[in-house]
Amino acid sequence: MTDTPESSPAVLGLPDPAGLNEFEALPPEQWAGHRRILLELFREHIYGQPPAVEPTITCDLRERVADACEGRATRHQVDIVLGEGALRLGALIFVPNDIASPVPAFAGLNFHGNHTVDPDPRIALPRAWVASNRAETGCDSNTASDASRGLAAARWPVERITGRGYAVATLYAGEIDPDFDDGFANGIHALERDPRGRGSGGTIAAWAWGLSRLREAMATIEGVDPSRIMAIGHSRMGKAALWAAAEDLDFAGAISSGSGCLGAALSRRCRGERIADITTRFPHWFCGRCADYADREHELPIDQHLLLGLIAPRPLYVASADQDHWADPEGEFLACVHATAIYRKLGRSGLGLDPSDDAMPPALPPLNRSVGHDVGYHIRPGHHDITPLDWWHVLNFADRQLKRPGH
Ligand code: GTR
Repeated sequence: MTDTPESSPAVLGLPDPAGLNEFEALPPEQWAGHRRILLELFREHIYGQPPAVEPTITCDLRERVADACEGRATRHQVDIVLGEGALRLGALIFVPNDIASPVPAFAGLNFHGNHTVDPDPRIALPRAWVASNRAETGCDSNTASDASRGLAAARWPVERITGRGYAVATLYAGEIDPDFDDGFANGIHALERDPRGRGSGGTIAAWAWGLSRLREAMATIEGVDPSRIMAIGHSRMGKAALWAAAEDLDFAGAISSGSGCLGAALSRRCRGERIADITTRFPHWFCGRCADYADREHELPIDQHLLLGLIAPRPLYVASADQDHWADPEGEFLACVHATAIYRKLGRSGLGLDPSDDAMPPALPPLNRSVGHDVGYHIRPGHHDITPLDWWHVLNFADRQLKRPGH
């Protein structure tokens, strides 16, 4: 894609609603104002407002065993309790044993239940609705069962992650908000104070909100460094991870895999999944106004490189797969390229590539080669998934960005 005209910012007409192009460098106090403008635009046009609920949580430790990962990690099962117990979110948290000081960590949502992440029968089954898909969830009754224990273990290489000196935590997204169009009657939406309007947040905003609660729960666990928790997610959970880190500055950064449309991919390229597709199939994911941009991507006042820019100057990693055309891997890469302009204004290097540096826009890196600095990117061969190879690149990136001497 070395010279596709679509990739140039001029042809894409990428918007600059916060007037960032006027600045060579942005002092941190000025960036805060620009950042607020951008965040509000994303709330107003795409994700909606965060759930209008009392944010206070309490943590109820249900299990703590030191024999996870053949004795090399401690597993915690914690119920995150909202209000008087109107909603309980079950968090599954692994922390390496034998650590000298608190470690950095990853927080991510899973698709079908914590029990799918690790086959250990002591891991609680989710109480919430799960999709009826026998291959992935082992059930056809919207109720989780033992049949799906460990089915998503390849996406969560817990031994490898903890073995590299990181804690990792997950939560079943459906406990925050079940993933179907139910008129926002259940999950966290059932607890919302205000009547809902076109600007109210959808399921992605709810999941992002839940990721912040998972971050808070992790911060109560011995051995986790609360200042070094990164949001991570694949696909729809990647969209949620990016939005969570945009909304919540206490995340140390974000990692997305195959997050695609209204995740890391530029909308104006109109490649792969488009806004018309996503708002038709998943009308509950975004705010009411988002569907107005179906087939009108060029009218959006923002584009997804600015979502990535909302994570600046914190570390950001984007992973793509070359067969994942629906997620538009090139669009994900180019969003990183254009987000780099913001990282640079904040004195960081970003991806280290800037489209304005060269006559030609930067080309996708070779397969399996991780590129970048505080913005990292790789594209691997294969399909829409997060694999141990993706995690290997992510862990190497985290080593460079989050590790300190000793940990
Ligand atoms: C697809 C959707 C994508 C992505 C994916 C997933 O059906 O079109 O935007 O979120 O689901 O989550 O696996």
